[in-house]
Amino acid sequence: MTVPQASPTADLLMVGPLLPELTAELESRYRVHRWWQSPDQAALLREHGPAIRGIATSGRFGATRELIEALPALEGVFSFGVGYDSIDLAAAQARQVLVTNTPGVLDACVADTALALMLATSRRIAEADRFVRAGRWPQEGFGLGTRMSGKRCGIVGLGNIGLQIARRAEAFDMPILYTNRKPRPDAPAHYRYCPSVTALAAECDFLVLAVPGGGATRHLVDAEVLKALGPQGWLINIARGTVVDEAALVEALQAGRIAGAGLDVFEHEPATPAALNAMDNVVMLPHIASGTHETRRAMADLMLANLDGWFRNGVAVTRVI
Ligand code: 8YV
Repeated sequence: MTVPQASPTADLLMVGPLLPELTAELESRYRVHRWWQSPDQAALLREHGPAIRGIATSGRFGATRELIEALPALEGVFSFGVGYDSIDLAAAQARQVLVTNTPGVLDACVADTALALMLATSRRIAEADRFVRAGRWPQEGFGLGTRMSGKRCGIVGLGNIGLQIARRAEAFDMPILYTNRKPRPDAPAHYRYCPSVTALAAECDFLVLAVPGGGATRHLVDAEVLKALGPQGWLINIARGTVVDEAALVEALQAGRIAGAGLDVFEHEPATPAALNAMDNVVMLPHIASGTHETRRAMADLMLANLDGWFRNGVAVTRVI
C-alpha cells in the first residue's frame, strides 16, 4: 500500500520482526533500520543513530534504557501491542520521549482467548483432541470434564479486557467477582469486588488474570494465592507470565493443589516449564491471545496512525506517556 507522501518522514529503528505487511508499510513510509538483523549493531548506531527519531517495537521486543539513551534524536517509541512492560518508561520519560501502544483494538480477541482457555482446561478440549488423534477412541472411553457454566469467574484486573471477559463469562451464567486496585465505580452493580487476590482466589472457580505486567504485578499470584484457589480451582493467564510465580505454579500443579491451568503467557517466553508438558490439566498457548488476522491488522493500523500522526502532525493517537 502506498501512502501519498513526499518522502520518508523519519528514520526508524525497528527492534524486532513485526507482521510482514506492517513492515512493508513502515518501509514504504520511513527509512527503517533493522536492529535485530544488523550484523554490527554498534556500526548501525554510529552511522544512523544520530538520525533515528523513532523506535518501532512490540510488547515482545520492548525498548531498553540502553537503546533509548543511545539515540540522541529519539522522539518516540511506537509499540505494537497494549502491554508496555518491556519498554523502559522511566528512561523514555527522562529523555522526554513519547511512548505509544495499541489499546482497545485487541480487547475482544484477548477476552475470547481467556474463555477458550477456560473451556479448554475444564472441558479437557485439548486433551480430548489428542485422544482422538491417537486413535484411542475405539478402544477406550474418555473421562469426564468439569462443568464451566454457572461456576464463579474471578477476574484479577477489571480493565477493558477484564470487562470483556466478564461479559462473556456472564453468557455462561457465571457470577462475576473481581479484584482491582480499587472497586470500579462503573462496573455492573452485581459484580462483586474482593479486596485482595487471595480473597478472590478463595471465592472463585476460575481465577483469570487480566492485569498489566511489570514490577507492580510481579508474582501477584504466588503459592499462597494458588493454595487459596484450591484443588477445584483453575488458573487462566492471558496477561503476562511475570504476574505468576511460575515455579510456585509448577509445584502447585504437581501437588494437585489447583485443578489446572490455561496459559497463553509465560515467565521466560518462549521457554515454558518442561514439567508442564506431561500435564493434561494444563493447556499452553504460544502467546496468541491477540493473534487473529482482524486484530493484528487493527493493531498495525493503530501503530501506523501513531507514527504518522506524530511525524506528520506532531500528535500521536494513543500515548502511554
Ligand atoms: C502481542 C500483547 O502479541 O498487546 C500485548 O500486550 O502481549 C500481544 O497482543 C504483543 O504485543 C506482540 O509482541
